[in-house]
Amino acid sequence: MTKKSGYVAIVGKPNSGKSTLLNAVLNTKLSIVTPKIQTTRKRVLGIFTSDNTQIIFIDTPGLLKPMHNLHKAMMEYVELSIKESDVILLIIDTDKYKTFDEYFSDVTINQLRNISKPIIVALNKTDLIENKKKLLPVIKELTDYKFISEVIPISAKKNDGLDTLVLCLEKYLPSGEFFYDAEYLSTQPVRFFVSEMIREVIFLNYEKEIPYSTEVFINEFKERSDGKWFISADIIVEKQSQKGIIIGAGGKKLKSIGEKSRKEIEEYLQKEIYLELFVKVRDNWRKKPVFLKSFGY
Ligand SMILES: Nc1nc2c(ncn2[C@@H]2O[C@H](COP(=O)(O)OP(=O)(O)OP(=O)(O)O)[C@@H](O)[C@H]2O)c(=O)[nH]1
Ligand SMILES: [Mg+2]
Repeated sequence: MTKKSGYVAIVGKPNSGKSTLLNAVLNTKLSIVTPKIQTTRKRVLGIFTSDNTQIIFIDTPGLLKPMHNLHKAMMEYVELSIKESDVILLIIDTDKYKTFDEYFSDVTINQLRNISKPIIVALNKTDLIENKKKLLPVIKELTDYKFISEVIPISAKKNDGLDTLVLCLEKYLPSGEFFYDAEYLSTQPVRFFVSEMIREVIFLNYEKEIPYSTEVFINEFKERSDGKWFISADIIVEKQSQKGIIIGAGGKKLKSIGEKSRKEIEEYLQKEIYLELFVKVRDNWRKKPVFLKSFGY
């Protein structure tokens, strides 16, 4: 049987469940997920391999109107991912959806209307819709659009409809040999996932501007003679006042962030680690290309 293989960009508005979907399809926790918008900032690659098909998913940051250079970089990742993909998987939060134009009114989506690639829409979070009949007019509206190839209701969280979705994506993939060995789940370095895990803990444990003003940078990542891994990371914030909030009274808050992160990382690496966290201020880093570049954007 001929093999199929190709790239699928997962795009959609913030919080629609893109990263949850990637993790659910791969049955692992690759991309970080939080209840807050703008969780994903960089492209996250996840490789799904079955007997005859390999799908390389690219999880992307949620679509938004850029307010500063970090946002701009995030939207460039989305554009690049769309450009490099064979199929676009557009995720919609069904619970927030009325019509296409209304749902996407606050973001730029025109590039998708004119694209020559297949666009598959996944209507996500259908577990929140009590009366499933409500989905029918939505599916009808979306399938009537010429630029949309298929519409598939799913719940990424409840693992519902994902087999159907994968089969559908397979249909649209080009024939060709696999790009990666079957055992590869991603091509991104462990360092990247470790920094993302710390960022996730910060997203889940601080409110307001803090998660958005924070970046995590891994300084050192090495095996020590006692067999433990030594990881040293900087938590970068934009203002001195934020540094105080991150650290907390008597350093308690930072300590708890360190403990939570360590547990997550140890589970992921399946080995004991020693984690060292420093908080550093880089004035308005989200607006400054030099800082953004040094953080890998
Ligand atoms: N009820 C329900 N919640 C979901 C579903 N999929 C995702 N969520 C929740 O929606 C929130 C956002 O999920 P993410 O996967 O981080 O969303 P995202 O689209 O990657 O968000 P950004 O990275 O910010 O663009 C989380 O709290 C998820 O648990 C679903 O099928 N049903
Ligand atoms: Mg995400």
